[in-house]
Amino acid sequence: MSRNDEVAALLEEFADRLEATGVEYKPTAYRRAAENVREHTAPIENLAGEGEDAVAEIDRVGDAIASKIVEYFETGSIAELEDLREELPADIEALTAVEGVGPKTVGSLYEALGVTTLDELEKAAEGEKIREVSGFGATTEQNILDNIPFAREARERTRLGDARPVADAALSYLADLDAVAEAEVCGSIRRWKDTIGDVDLLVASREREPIVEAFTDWPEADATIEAGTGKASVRASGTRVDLRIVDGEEFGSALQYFTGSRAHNVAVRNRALDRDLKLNEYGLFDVSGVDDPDAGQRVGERVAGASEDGVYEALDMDPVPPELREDNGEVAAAAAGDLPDLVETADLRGDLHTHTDWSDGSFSIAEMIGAAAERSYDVHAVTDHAAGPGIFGNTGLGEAEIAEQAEAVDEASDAVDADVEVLHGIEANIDAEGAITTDDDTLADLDLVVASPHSALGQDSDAATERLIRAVEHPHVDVLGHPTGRIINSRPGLAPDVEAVVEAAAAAGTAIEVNANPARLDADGDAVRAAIDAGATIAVNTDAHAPRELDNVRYGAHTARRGWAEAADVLNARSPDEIREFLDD
Ligand code: DGT
Ligand code: CA
Ligand code: CA
Ligand code: ZN
Repeated sequence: MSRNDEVAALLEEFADRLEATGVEYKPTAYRRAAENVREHTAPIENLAGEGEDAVAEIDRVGDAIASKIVEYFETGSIAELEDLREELPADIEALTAVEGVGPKTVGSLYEALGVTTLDELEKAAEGEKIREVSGFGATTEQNILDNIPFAREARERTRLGDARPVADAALSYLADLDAVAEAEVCGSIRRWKDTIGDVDLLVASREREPIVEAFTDWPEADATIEAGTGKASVRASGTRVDLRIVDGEEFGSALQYFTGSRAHNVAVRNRALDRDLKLNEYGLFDVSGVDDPDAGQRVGERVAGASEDGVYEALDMDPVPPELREDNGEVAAAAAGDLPDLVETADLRGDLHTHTDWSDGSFSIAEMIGAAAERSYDVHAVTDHAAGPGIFGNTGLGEAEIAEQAEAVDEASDAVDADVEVLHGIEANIDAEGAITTDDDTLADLDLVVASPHSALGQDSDAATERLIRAVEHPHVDVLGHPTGRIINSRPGLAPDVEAVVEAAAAAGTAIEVNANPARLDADGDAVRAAIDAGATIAVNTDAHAPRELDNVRYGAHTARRGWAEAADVLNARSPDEIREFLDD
């Protein structure tokens, strides 16, 4: 964790604690400051070393906050924050992770019941104590109780988008070491699961000690958890990173083993057993002539192990892409030569869901088109928020503004003068009943309509199913955006009958979005697979609010791969003409 992140987290805690004690306005100022400290490119510790004025140069950081940041670097703590912690000794970060529990709730429940931890919150809810507190009722109490398990799990698992950059950085650091022959990420990171327990890395080398030493000295590691002879673990950016070191001839079998999933490994190992072969992390061994195959790890004749593909091939299977290794039929498909030819990030020819400063984006239409051109995209859709339920204040565009924007998009598209086909669309809102809250005539004039749920995300499953079916059947809707509205580790979102929704989408010719924002990854791999099985089309979109967010596309592509998607299933892997044809139908 950079020190900017560390200070931002402190300021956010400050904001929460101020809010919990009933202070108004100030919390918002602290949160804005936190956001800007986190995004600031210069290291905060350098600015703090130069003094308050240098810190106050950061956007939205006023003198008062700047002086607290300097105090933190000079003394190791902030006196006022320490006072607040004493006044309200609750684990505010853990408690506010429960959906429906904000800082004010934490303050009230501490005052009335002395609740300071998740366990205490759960006990109070189970004991029906919360409903007795003024301002709370039985429904709120039940909601809190229902949401505690989700919050607990969220605190244990890291979002893919937070863990993957850590894994990439560790991998490139290790791969550059002289002693390292081969290096690869494994575990759930390599399978691109949407949340990660820990990061796993594998290295092939004969020299173990210098690698363990270099790994624990990795500048981005905040602490060493353990350092053994063939393995080591560190903590970086709040995530555990495990490293294992093996010999080159065992690298492939170790990679296969440590990539998992456990269920996939069991299925593959059983296939080996059927062939008188023994598979473990040390290799694939022929044990047909061996009396006791369980006598040791390396019993029998080694038939594979140096390369992972070699392990699968020796088992008469095609190599299985890591994203498919969840024991969902991939072993049988690999044995039959029936694995899908999965879509790749490089197959995607443009983004069909992006925002500009016309709604809540931070960049102009021209800047976003320029960013698409820089990526050599062939197509780019501008889809700002339409006004409607769940869209903050006047962030969203009304019908008149949408018409106005059409001209601005044309102008920007001409001005950028790049070989990008620019589509003018909108991200319309699906209300709780499934109606689209922008006029039909306006929708009809647009190249593309992405329709997304932004409100009533806690509604029951039947209502959610009906709502989304009605939306995908709307004649002007082309893409169902982030179908559940979930925010990973923060809110579960809608829980519709996925099969029913994707069948309706397939029949209506509406594409299902895989929103590539790593906080969303919505639809997820399972829903993508259901959509493809139903014959629906997928769209992999970043929902970018800034040029750099177009880079998130890889998270969407790998999520689509987890759903067994081929390029032919993906709308934006097609040419601009083919995309237009899909949109016109
Ligand atoms: P995570 O970290 O919870 O997101 O999930 P994974 O899949 O990365 O699991 P992890 O880190 O516990 O172990 C990495 C891989 O190593 C796992 O996918 C399969 C393999 N593995 C580890 N321990 C065992 C084991 O006891 N049995 C089997 N069959 N495989 C194991
Ligand atoms: Ca792991
Ligand atoms: Ca691990
Ligand atoms: Zn949206």
